[in-house]
Amino acid sequence: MTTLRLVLGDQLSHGLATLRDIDPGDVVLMAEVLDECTYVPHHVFKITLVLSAMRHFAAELRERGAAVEYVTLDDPANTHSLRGEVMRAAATHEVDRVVVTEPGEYRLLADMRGWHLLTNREVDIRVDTRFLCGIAQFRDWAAGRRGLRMEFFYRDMRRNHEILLDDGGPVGGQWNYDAENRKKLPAGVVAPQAPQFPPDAVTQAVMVMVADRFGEHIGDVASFALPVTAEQAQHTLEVFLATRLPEFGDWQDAMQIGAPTLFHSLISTSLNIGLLEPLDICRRAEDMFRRGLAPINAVEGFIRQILGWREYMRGIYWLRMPEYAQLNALDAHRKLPKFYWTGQTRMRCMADAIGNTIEYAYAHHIQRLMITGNFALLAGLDPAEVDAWYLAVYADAYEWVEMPNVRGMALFADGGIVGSKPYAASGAYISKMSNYCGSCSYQVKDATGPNACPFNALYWDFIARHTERFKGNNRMAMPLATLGKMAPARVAALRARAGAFLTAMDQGEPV
Ligand code: FAD
Ligand code: DLZ
Ligand code: SF4
Repeated sequence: MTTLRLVLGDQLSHGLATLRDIDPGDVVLMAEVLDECTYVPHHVFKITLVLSAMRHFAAELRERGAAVEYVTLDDPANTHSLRGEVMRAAATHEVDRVVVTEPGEYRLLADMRGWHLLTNREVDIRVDTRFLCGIAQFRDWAAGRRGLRMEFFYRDMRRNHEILLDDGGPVGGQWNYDAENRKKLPAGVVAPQAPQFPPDAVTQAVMVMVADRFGEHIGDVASFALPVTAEQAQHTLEVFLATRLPEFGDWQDAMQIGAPTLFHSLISTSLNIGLLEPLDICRRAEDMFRRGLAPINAVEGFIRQILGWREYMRGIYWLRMPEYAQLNALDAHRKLPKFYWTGQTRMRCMADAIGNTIEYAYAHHIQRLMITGNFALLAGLDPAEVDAWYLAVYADAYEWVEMPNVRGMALFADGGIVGSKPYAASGAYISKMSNYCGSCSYQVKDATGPNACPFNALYWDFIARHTERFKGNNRMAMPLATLGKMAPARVAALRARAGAFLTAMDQGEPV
């Protein structure tokens, strides 16, 4: 009995459920297909990362004795869909059954559920055990709760996995040190250099192919230097733990021109394709705290992102799909402006966040949330367009994590499933957390007039637009009360400035 075992481009873990009970006669299928490279116009770094990491992983599997059928993008027989490649390999190798692990995107799971009919063989879709909370487990956790909140999920995860606990309670007596993660970076604090990985021959071959086939996609593949093997990913983690984790907590929400990565870990690209394991990362970070090498606000803040937010977002995605992809609670329909693809805008903060995105296929969390996400929220950009942008431009983007972050956390398009209030902020917040405003052609202290910071008028226009909707939300009481106290002429001037800005933006004028 021959089993065909399909390993996807974001399933590059030797402990993958697909590979659990492998027999010497089984065939492991890995396929580079156009469908996966083009369903959104992925940044060239993302395609290079996935294809190079796939090729390296296939070589490791072969070294371990597995029979790997590896289909390259330029194979003339390639059908260019995962379904087509499974059907082709199933016929060629006379397989009796197909084994896969549940994928990270709903569209692919829906497709896989029909593969048994197409191949006329049993298709065993296994639970992805690389996550710390299974889809069914999250469903059980969520069942019967009136409102879902990450904080309570996170505490349960800490207890379940015995992370940062003393005598069953949180280390230091507090579950969450979020309040100590919000400092502005003072002048003179410089983040240590992040590791870079010069491409080897395998990666170089992929880079040539990607430049040739996907030249019109965003980014320049020539500067690709992301980790593509488990060994390189581990090195990235080690460098982070030793040099940046101790200060991660203090500067987690800071933004600075010329410092695209600050004290962030840069592990998401590796973690999301299976080159690192989440529990191992959490334990390593905890060990840094236990040995007195990193403070609690840094270690707890970092672990919260992985054990808390990452697992929670995945849980929400699978709990709510496919409806989640249609949610547009704030009725937002504006088209995504072109400058999201070029970075060409007078808004210094947007130009920096988008510029980093184009150059590195990376922007750190607070840039994604409080700059590009916040702008999209305030300007009322269509969630479907914003979603497609985030999925395309980041090297770590897969729908299970991207969509709840975009529709839920950034856009409030889910009406409050992920967050209890929108993360809406004016220029004052950006000015407090960054050094952007000093070199911006807009004036952050002004809210009206042609040179006033657009975030200010857009913020008040957003609150005014949604006053009725937010009335019942206690957490929005303050901005609503402030708006209520404003003179009608002031409100009208702010809304006129917002309207003029949006009209100019929609018409493609430089803004
Ligand atoms: P660090 O800041 O060092 O954090 C450590 C790890 O924690 C990350 O690697 C990641 O695995 C996890 N993490 C942190 N925040 C989150 C979060 N909100 N949700 C899930 N995991 C989190 N992350 C992705 O992996 N893929 C995405 O497509 C993605 N899209 C996002 C879109 C928006 C609008 C927002 C606000 C956030 C998004 N995030 C996404 C979460 C976060 O921004 C990235 O995980 C992080 O910037 C990756 O960089 P890092 O590894 O240096 O992270
Ligand atoms: C992202 C990606 C890309 C660019 N290419 C491939 C590919 O050629 N073959 C493959 O198996 N996987 C690829 N992937 C990852 C898939 O898109 C990913 O597995 C699904 O989106 C589910 O998360
Ligand atoms: Fe951004 Fe406004 Fe500051 Fe310019 S002034 S950088 S637009 S927040």
